[in-house]
Amino acid sequence: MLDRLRRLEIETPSWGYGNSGTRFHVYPWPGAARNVWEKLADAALVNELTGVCPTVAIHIPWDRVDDWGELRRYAEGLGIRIGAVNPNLFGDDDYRLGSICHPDPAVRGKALERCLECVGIAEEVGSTLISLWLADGTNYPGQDDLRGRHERLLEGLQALYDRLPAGMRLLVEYKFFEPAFYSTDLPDWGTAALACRRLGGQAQVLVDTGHHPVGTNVEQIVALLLAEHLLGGFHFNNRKYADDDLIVGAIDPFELFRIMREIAAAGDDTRDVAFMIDQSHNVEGKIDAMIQSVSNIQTAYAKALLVDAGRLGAAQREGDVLGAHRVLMDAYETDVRPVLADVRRELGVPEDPVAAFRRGGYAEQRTIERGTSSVESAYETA
Ligand code: RM4
Ligand code: MN
Ligand code: MN
Repeated sequence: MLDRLRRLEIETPSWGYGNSGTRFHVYPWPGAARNVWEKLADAALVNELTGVCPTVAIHIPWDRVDDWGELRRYAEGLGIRIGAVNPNLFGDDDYRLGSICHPDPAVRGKALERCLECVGIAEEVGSTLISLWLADGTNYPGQDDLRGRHERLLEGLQALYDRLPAGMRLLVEYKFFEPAFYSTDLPDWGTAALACRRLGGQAQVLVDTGHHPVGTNVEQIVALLLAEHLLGGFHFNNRKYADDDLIVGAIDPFELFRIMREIAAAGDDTRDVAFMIDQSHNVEGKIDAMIQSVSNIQTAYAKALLVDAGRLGAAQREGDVLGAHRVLMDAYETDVRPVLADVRRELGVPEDPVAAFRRGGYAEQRTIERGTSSVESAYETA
């Protein structure tokens, strides 16, 4: 069990280290990272304090630099690597009616170009993951032809897939609404899975835990995707109402446990699953929030690994409904803090990384170095 806990690596997102907010306001956080270099430095600190976050996802064009080799070397110098490359297909006036599903082939071409640029960037920085979320959809019934949009979606994804080098994977992320409010072109795991099936083995589904209607059984989606070898990765965060992007496990730690239980039960089948965080911080410190999320994922996983599979299987075979449920709850109710402290000691990191961050003067030092920059553009995250 300790070994599996040690091996769980969690990728943090560059965009989680900068200032972000809602469409109402962005409150500047003292010392928040102002560019991709500072974001990588913060991600490196999270890795130093947790020992399990060696990679950082980047978002293009938010993190675009002139020399990708230089960024790669900078990351490596900090003891981390660049992970998933996320093409941003929503931050441009041309995308009003969509990107790769847009009715105009010229806009579709531009969106594809952006994706192909990301494939090139991934090769240069040594990453094997392209992570794609589309803001495409429509706002009014009749606005566009739903089947036509689906066809354009598949065509666009195919054109991107055809250009993936060997060993690179395309992770297809779905979300049921927002920014479109009537139809979304990749609204659910089923649509994403159908698309990935058509594309082939290098395309898999990305489950963002905040992208479902309230009440959805997310762990069942995870179980089915695992069974079909279609689970490519996660964007972990927590939500109460919509795509709230709160820290992982903040609202519903039991759901997180149930999801990690499916991961624990699948064993080696999860070797290629990318465990990534996708959250945004409106009123809280960024690095602190990231460490708490990492720690909450480890807590849920540790509990999930404690489930007594033998007893559970026996209860299930006997039809002992509540007996089986109790086996699960036994694990969930176990205090795993001592186990996690052991793991961290072995990893050579502080037993309580949040406390270490808070005590360490890192936030104060960053505030002195970077100051507090107010943000003009309000809506940096979606
Ligand atoms: C979307 C989605 C994507 C993320 C953007 C910023 O809602 O979760 O994964 O990259 O937001
Ligand atoms: Mn996401
Ligand atoms: Mn989201």
